[in-house]
Formats: sequence, C-alpha cells, structure tokens
Amino acid sequence: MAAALTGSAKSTWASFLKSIASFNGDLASMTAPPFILSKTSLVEYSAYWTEHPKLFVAPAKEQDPEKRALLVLKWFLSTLKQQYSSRSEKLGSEKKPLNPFLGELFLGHWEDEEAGKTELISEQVSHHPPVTAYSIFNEKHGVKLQGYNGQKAGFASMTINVKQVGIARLRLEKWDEEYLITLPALHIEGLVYGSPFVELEKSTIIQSSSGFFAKIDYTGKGWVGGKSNSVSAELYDNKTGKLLYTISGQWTKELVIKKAKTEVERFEHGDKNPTTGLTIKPIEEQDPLESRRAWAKVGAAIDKGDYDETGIEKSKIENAQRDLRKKEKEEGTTWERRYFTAVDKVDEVDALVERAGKFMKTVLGLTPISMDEPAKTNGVWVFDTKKYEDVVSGRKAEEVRRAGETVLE
Ligand code: CLR
Repeated sequence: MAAALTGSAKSTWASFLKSIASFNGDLASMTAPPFILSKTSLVEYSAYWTEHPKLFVAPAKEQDPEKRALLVLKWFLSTLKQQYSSRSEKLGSEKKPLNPFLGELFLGHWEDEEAGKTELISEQVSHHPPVTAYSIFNEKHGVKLQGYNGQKAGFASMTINVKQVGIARLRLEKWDEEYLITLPALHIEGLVYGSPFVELEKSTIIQSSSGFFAKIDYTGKGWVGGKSNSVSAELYDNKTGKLLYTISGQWTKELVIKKAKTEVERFEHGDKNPTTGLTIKPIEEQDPLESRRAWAKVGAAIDKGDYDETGIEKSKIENAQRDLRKKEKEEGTTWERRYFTAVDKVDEVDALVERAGKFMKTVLGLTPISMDEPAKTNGVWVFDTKKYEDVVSGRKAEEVRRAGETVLE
C-alpha cells in the first residue's frame, strides 16, 4: 500500500514508475527497486501447474469423454490461483522474479497418496527473448503436460500489460487424447500504490482432440459491477455446437460448475482443496544449473536486504553467461538444451488450432485463435524424450558434468 512506502523507498518507487513509462517491452531488462525483487527465478513458475496433483490426474480415471473434458477444464481453472495470485498472497505483493539464464533448470516432484508421483522438469530454453519450457508428467496415470512460454509486455496508463506467448499441451495416454491450452493475458494493478498484483484479462481456450472446446473469459473489478479475479467458462461439443457445462466464479476463491442451469459441483480453494508442496533436492545435491543452487548467493543477499551484494552476485552470473555466449560464438557452437528441442511446428497442435478456430468462427462468431510466430519464442519447444532418457540413464553424464562447469559457484 502507498502508506507502506516511506522515505527513500517512496522516492525510489516514484522514479521507477517514471522509468517504466518509457519501457521497451522486455520485462527482463526492466530495473526495479530492490525491495520489489524476488529471489525466485521465473523458471520456477512452471510448478504452479500442478499444486493439485489429484486434479491433474483426475481426467485420466474418467471413462466418459465429455466428463474428461470437464475435469481438464476444472483442473486448469484450479491452477490460476497458484499461477497468478499466490505470490501476492504470500509476499504481500507481486515481485519481480529473477531472470533465468539460458539452461537454468528447476527440477522436482510432487508426492501424493492418491495421485502418486508427478515429476517436474522446467528449463530456460531461450534467454533472448526469455522462454521457459516445462514437462510435467505422472507415469502411473499416463498424464503429461508440456508447454513453453514467454511474455510480451507494454506499459500504458500506470499499468504493465502482459501478453503471454506459447501454449500448454495436456496428454492423456490411456485415452490417446490431447488438449491444447492457450495462456491468459494479464496486467499489473496497484503500481501507483507500490503494491503490484496480477489481474487476468481477455480469454483463453482449451481444445481437445476428442472434440470438446472450452472458452474461458477473465474479467476484473472495473468490469460492470464485477468482482476481481472473475472467470466464466463454457464447455461445448465441437460437433453439435451444444453448450454442455458452464463454470463461473472467482479463480482465487470458488468456482461453480453448472449443467444447463443446474449446479452440479462446487470447487473451493482453501482447506477443502489443499495444495501439495513440491519436493526438491537439497541444494548440495542439485546440479549446478539448478535454479536455487545457481542463484543461492543472490538469494542470500536478497534475504539479508543487502542490495549492493545482490547486484554484485547477480552481475557475476550475468557476466559469466555473457562470456559463455561469446565463447560459443567464436567456436561456432550453441548451448545444448538438456531436455527440450525447438521445432518449426507440431502437426497435432496445428490441427487443434484449426479445429478450435473453425468452431470459434462458425459457431460462436468469434475471431479464431492462431499460433504465435515461432520467432517470438525462438521456436516451438517440445519435450525431447530421447534427451530425457539419455540424462536419466547416465549416457549424458559427461555432457551434464561439463555444462555444470559453466556455472560460477
Ligand atoms: C510466467 C508464467 C507463469 C504465469 C505467470 C505469472 C505471473 C507473471 C509471470 C508469468 C511472468 C512475469 C510477470 C509475472 C507477474 C509479474 C511479473 C509478468 C506470466 C513481472 C516481470 C514483474 C513486473 C515487476 C513489477 C512487480 C514491479 O506460468
């Protein structure tokens, strides 16, 4: 809140606001005041997709394709709170994450009695522009999520507007089903008061290969009598155009699922649906490219509130990265992504985009969605199972060891 900012913080914030007025669209290059810096790297944010492992695997256990599509939509909506408001809730405001270096990793897993083990692999696959790719999978239930994302930002009338580029893809092996998920646009509110937080806007879709389409609309407080964090979703049958279910409410609180006009279920955040924490290795056992280990000194400096040291430690990492890029350029090599590969396009995804687009245009009378230009994310990133197996089996041990040596410790 404005009142919370006093003395030097207040004037630093004021000059920060002035500086972002002429901001160039690259969030990573924005220099924010020390007190708004987070010690969490953006590569960690992929974990927000699965803080409810039970909901993540639930669609796999459902026999009816229509209900499976509903369960996927329900799981997706349940992730929004973690993705977009958990930091404000925990830290009092949104903070500026650390800008991941190329090759930075965030690895872990969730252990859940019912769902079993769900694994997370998140990797920074591009630095300019920043792009994070992830793969989240539960082998027991054959549920696999993969995706990649970057951000395009702009500044207008005291708001940072962020468009996400990239997609998420969910696969249910047992049913040989694939779901294409697009990512919401957002903006940062509360900037003038020094307590920024995220609000979602516009719409996203989920299109399934089994013939179901969901449209999800986001609105905030300014909206005619609306509440903050409002969401309203509709699930349709692609073939008949029939509206099957609606889900509405606040993505931070409670969602009501209705069939026709009748309520069939209610989902509530909080004690009824607790989140499952991610398990990660202790720092000493982590790979040198793993986020918390690589940024440990920066994190410690931020914790201490020592901003000179924060800057010094940050620069060490950035300079080492710069030298590495220079060396690669001289040697005509490129950084080997450990788990992902860039392609020009993925046919299954294009087919889903086309299917959704056609439905949006002919049945809903809306502008069809389209894929982002691959150039915006340095390619379309896919999880490379061959690479993954090579790493897990130890066949890549030497490469992994050498990559680790490039990180300063
Ligand atoms: C990253 C991908 C996640 C969802 C997500 C949530 C919040 C977003 C973040 C993404 C990108 C970075 C972001 C952040 C909110 C604020 C932060 C836009 C899209 C910017 C860089 C911080 C601006 C600094 C002010 C707080 C001063 O799945």
